[in-house]
Amino acid sequence: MTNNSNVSGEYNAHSITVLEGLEAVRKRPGMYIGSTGTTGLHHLVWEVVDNAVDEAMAGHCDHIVVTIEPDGSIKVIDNGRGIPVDPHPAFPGKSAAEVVMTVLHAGGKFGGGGYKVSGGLHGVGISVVNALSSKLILEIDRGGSSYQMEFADGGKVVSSLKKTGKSTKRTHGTTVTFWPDSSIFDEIEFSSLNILGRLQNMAFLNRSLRIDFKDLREGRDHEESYCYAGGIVDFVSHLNSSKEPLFKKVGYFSASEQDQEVEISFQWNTGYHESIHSFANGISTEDGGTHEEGFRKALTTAFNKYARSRSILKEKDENLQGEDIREGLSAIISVRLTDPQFEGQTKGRLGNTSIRSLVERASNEHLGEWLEENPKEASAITQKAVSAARSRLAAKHARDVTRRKSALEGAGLPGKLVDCSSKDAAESEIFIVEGNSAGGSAKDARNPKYQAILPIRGKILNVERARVDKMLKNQEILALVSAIGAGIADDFDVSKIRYHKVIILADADVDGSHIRTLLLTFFLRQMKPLVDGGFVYVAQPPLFSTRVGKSKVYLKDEPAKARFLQDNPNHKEEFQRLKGLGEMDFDELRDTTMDVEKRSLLQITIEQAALADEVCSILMGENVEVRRKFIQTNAKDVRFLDI
Ligand code: 0RA
Repeated sequence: MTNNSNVSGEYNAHSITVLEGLEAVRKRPGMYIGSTGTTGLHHLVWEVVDNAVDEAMAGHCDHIVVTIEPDGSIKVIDNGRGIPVDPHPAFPGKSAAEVVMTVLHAGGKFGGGGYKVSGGLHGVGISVVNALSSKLILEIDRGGSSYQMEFADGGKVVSSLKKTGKSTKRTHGTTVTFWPDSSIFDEIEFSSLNILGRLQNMAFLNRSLRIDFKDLREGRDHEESYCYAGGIVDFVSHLNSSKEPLFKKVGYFSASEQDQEVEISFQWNTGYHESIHSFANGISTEDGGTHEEGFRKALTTAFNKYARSRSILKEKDENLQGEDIREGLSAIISVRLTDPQFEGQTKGRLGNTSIRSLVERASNEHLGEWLEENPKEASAITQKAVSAARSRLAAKHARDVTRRKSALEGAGLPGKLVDCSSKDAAESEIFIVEGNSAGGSAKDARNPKYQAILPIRGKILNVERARVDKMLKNQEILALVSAIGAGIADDFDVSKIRYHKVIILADADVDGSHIRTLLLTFFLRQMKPLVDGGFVYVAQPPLFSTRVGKSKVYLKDEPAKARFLQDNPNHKEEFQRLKGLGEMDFDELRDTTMDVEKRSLLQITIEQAALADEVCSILMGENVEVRRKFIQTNAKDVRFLDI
């Protein structure tokens, strides 16, 4: 940072502060983008896209194109106003564009022409992207002319802003192309599915904004275009597209006061799962917050009032609980406010209290009206809620019985669990293995000190289509719940888990992947903290083996086989395709899949609850056609669980 070749020729106080600012970002990237893992890497994309969406929110942009270039860099094109190019009054010799790209928090906030609301959380400023890139090219069209500027090595100016000619492709707009710095990030490969999910959300939340996506990397060849004239109404239709809606029309209302506004859309489906997704200034609030609280409270009040006024609930009946009413509800809550407070460890919770009262008041009023105006729908929802209440009581009863029973049976561990001897959860692992014969090999292959085996039979119950009371009658589920030892659903207490690695071990074929999906759905729906905590893993038994001299080499999948052949062009043996786990020798299974020293596990983390939720519904839900299409289009790149 000492070697400052400022193009204006001056090594002044401003240049020093600027470089110190960007250097600080490079020293502690986590403070600005959360981490240097794949989540942090993708933050760079969100930051640039958020800036473009801010232009859209301010009414100056209706088209954004995000491209993963063949070399793995990211290009974001927008038709907003274009970053200002004139000299910046506070930074002599520098263009405003350079200031935006090199000064922390400069963003669109200077010059008084800032936005009413903007991306907030990710609004760390686009200079952070520059600071964490090995190269960045900025192209601007503004006032009839095209401009260009280039940075390298974490935001150092390579060439200052230059006019390159007349604008031809667009009258105004900004293009940012950046190459993330591989010396900062653990890996620099972008996930198209992660980016797609996010862009689609953005398009839903910004009605009629067109967002195109292209993945030009070799072998990917993926293009997508999102534009929703119905905004969050289309979002809810989309959430329910793989489900069976309880009624046709999606409900919608909006309200605003002073400097905050709320938009809500909702529709119930015949399923049992609640799917409320909330956003503040376009940013997903995964842990809810005041806006969700306001909506939930009003929803409960409005439905109980309605059910009593129609005598669906009699005087002696207890009120419906919120969860009864929300069963099968898909809803989007989108709020915009000037100074969003994101709280909690992952900043996923909105804290502003003023928005709670706006959302609650608006919801009370509009939901009441909606129920009066839509009597058929109102009655269908209320009936569903009443039956959910009944099932809730039945589930409680079933749980009590299960608890008492397990207390009677001592430790209450399932008979077919082959437990490990260690009692320290932190070092213990449980392999959930499909089939008895595979269970047998796994038992022989394990390290009995800290590896436990739970064989399960056939396909476990599809939890996407069952309520908790029914689930607790299923032997396989019961065995899973008691082996993990931390309860289920609302009773789940992650601090009680008996193993810190819960490893799904299934064949590498279609059946195996079905079982994996069923188990992941179960964990996601009924033990979400287990997934959130990073305790769920997928074992990777190899698909191929081959001989090299006297020793055997195992290869995970087709790409691994291709790489092996590339590295060993003279390899002559024809490869062996490994059959099911049950047919592997125990030592084969140990050496390839279970031995801590040799195996490779995939850790499951949920980056985007909405996306994972949707994928679960598609894979597990009622709609066969949607599922077939999804599997066909994503078979090559099923990275929805962002592993
Ligand atoms: C500063 C001020 C203005 C716009 C922007 C920055 C801006 C930044 C980015 C980043 C990507 N696309 C962008 N588009 C605009 C306000 C411009 C004005 O008042 O004319």
